[in-house]
Amino acid sequence: MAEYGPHNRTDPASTDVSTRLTETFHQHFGSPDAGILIHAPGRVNLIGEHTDYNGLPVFPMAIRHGISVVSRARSDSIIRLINTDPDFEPLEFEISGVIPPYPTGHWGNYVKAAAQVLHREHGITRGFDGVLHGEVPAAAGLSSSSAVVVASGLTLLEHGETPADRMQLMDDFAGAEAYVGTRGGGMDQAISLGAKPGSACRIDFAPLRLRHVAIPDGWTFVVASSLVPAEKSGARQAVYNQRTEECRRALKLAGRGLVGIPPGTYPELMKGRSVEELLALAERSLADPLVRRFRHVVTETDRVSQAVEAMYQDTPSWFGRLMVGSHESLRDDYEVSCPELDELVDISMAAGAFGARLTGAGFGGCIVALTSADSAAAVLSALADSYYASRLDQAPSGQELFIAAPSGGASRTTL
Ligand code: NG1
Repeated sequence: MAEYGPHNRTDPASTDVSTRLTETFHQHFGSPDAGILIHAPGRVNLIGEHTDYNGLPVFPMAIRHGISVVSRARSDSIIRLINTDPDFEPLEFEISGVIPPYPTGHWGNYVKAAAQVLHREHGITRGFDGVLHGEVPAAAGLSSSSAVVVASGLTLLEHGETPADRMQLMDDFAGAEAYVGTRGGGMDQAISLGAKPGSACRIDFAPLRLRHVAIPDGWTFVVASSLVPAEKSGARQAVYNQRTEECRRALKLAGRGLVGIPPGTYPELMKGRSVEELLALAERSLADPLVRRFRHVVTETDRVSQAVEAMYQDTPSWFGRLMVGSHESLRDDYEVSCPELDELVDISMAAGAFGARLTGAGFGGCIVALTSADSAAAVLSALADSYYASRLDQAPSGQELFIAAPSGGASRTTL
């Protein structure tokens, strides 16, 4: 059986989760003999936002919060999956190459996405009975949906006894999400499968490459939810897809402003050209808003390279300045922030963070702030007092405000 990396979840919560999942499984399906537990982590993207679907690099890290699935193989092609959150109804469907989707926004579509792609690409036909538990706050921009795809996909591969190359799976699962209608990139699936404990990871695309960078001692990443849901479907999906389309148009029009054969991809366009040259090209060939979308993509890519260097050199003040630059660019040029995210960034900065920015697609969800080990407490309490006190009846829970522990990639445990 394939192993999916070190099982990094040694905190007390993981034992609770495993016990809870096993009990729920027992209630619904009988004893989970020879069952397995697959855990796929969510992620916080440190910098490199709205670059992955343009084939440009990102710099995320996996977090302890994730999706766990306990399961037992069936002898047929049926998947029956219970969600421990009663708001999400149980699933039952058959694996095939063309699986009819649930209505838009249904959580089961992420499981169907994994099943359909694995049937097509790896011949998977064997179903399972399982229970899924999500610790990633839903609709928070921390990639809960991709963690569902990865966790249910790895469960299918285990029961199908089909070993698969992890890099290939990153591509397969990224493609799978087209099933739910998002024209996204490959960051979330790659980090969920490929993360290393204690490290962030620079991910490049086409071809996919992962470079792990150890997070220096004392660098503390605080994640704070705006409490504004960043829903994956509906209006937010439409704006997300609109941005991907704007980037495509900007590339085409900017390419026409060059002598010779126009480049077909952003990496081709940017190769050997400085940020200044690219911005001058944009000024000549693009009108608003495409000129601003293009400027975000180009400057954000440069910030990713600098941020990797800043982490190697253990210079958090430099990394923090890049985060603030990223947030401003996402707010003003890419127009994916909202007042609540801006407020969280301002509070974090005033309380002494090196930098802060929205993380994930935006339109709600979370921010990430970089602090020193010493100033983390001040930033956490400033956020609790200035943001959450007036919005929540009680102190924020570990779902809304937490220090992100850089975690390992998806793992498997025999129960
Ligand atoms: P979230 O925040 O999880 O919706 C989305 C995309 C990423 C990336 C970011 C923006 C998916 C599954 N996720 O993430 O690939 O484009 O937005 O940087 O499409």
